[in-house]
Amino acid sequence: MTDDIEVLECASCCAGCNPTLNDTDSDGLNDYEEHIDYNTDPANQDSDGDDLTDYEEVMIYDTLPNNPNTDGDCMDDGYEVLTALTDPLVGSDLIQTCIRPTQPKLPSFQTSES
Ligand SMILES: [Ca+2]
Ligand SMILES: [Ca+2]
Ligand SMILES: [Ca+2]
Ligand SMILES: [Ca+2]
Repeated sequence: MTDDIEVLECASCCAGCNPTLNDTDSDGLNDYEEHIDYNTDPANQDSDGDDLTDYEEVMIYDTLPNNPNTDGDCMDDGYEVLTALTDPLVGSDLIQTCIRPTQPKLPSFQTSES
């Protein structure tokens, strides 16, 4: 009932939105929720780049959709959920084995692609 109003509000406030779509990036969170409620990118399914979609983070794992490492240990949320199978909300004991200086990811770094 209020969807039309929400879409209009969002279309006027976020650059990446497609005003004809409720959910520009099709991740399951509508543009209004992403822009207003979660402060995520309505045009990017994975705003923080941790391999979990914004929807998965908000609705399934309860992690932060705009923080790639919710619990602040050494593993990104997606890595914990998909690979390490640890709790992305609880700093892992594994932090003992992977202490490393915090540094920004190299923006242009790519593993070998053929
Ligand atoms: Ca969305
Ligand atoms: Ca994410
Ligand atoms: Ca996250
Ligand atoms: Ca983590």
